[in-house]
Amino acid sequence: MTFANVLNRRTPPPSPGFSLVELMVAILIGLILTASIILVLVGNMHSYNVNNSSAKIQESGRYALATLLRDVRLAGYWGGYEDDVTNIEDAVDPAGTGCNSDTWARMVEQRIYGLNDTNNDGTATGNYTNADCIPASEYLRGDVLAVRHAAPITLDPAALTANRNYIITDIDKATVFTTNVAPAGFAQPASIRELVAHAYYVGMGNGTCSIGLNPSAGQALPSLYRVTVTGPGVSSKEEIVAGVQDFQVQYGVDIDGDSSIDDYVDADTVGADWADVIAVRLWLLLRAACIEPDYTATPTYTMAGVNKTCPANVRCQLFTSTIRLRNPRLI
Ligand SMILES: [Ca+2]
Ligand SMILES: [Ca+2]
Repeated sequence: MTFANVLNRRTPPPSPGFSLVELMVAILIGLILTASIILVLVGNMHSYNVNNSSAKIQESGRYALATLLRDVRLAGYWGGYEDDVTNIEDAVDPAGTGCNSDTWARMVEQRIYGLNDTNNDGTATGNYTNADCIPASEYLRGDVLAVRHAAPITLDPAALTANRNYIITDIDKATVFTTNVAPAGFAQPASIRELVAHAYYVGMGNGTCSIGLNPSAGQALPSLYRVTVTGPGVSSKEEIVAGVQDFQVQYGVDIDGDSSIDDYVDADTVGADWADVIAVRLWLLLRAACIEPDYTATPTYTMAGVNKTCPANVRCQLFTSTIRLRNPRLI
């Protein structure tokens, strides 16, 4: 075999290559595959956002409900004192005083109190939950719920500070005080606790939708707030949970005193005798932070017998619970 023959055998035949049509078909298939992948990715991202939004609603709803339940269950707990609540010394009869007064926290006859779809109880200056407690500019919508009780934890007398609400109890008596020196004359061991007074309401909060291109990005969300009165004329406000669209409360009243609930009513139907309340039913309507343009359902949510809706394209979920007050009425 000559050298030329070897060269000829190793040279491959010329390739015919791709025709223009084949090239275009290949590009088209590539484009279809790429578009499919993008569609799957967009779909997954949308599913992730929806799931994330629903999970956040669940988490926020459960936390808000747990916070309220813990507080309401303690309503009327006075550190072990179980005699007539009207005998607690230096407590204040419910008298329509503002929560920045020195009396609001000490109205222990009202372990539970509420206002129906208003922050105004209709009384004049210094009223119950209006101007100086939940200003009109901060109240948004829904019911107001006030809860009072002694804190679960006892305090060392040396740890007391002035201008703070406390209650000291032994088995026979109880006294509310606001100084750093506990009243004398209590059988030992007496217990000293903070006197807790809270008011819950829905106001406009600071939370926003964080997804940049969402139409609702940057818009403030309504939130569940809690005012805490810690001392005479001293109150503070905290945002419990963002994304609370509405908050409703009804009260289980025992009118005939047989410890069985006769009816569930709104706050303005309870009347003057809040001691009749032995259960509380709560509704919290939680909303997603962001608008979902393709979420077009318009469900209604029945809260305290009234149908409520959420803003267009906003996913919502209703949370509800009924709590029997653990501490007996003591009047
Ligand atoms: Ca209501
Ligand atoms: Ca009854």
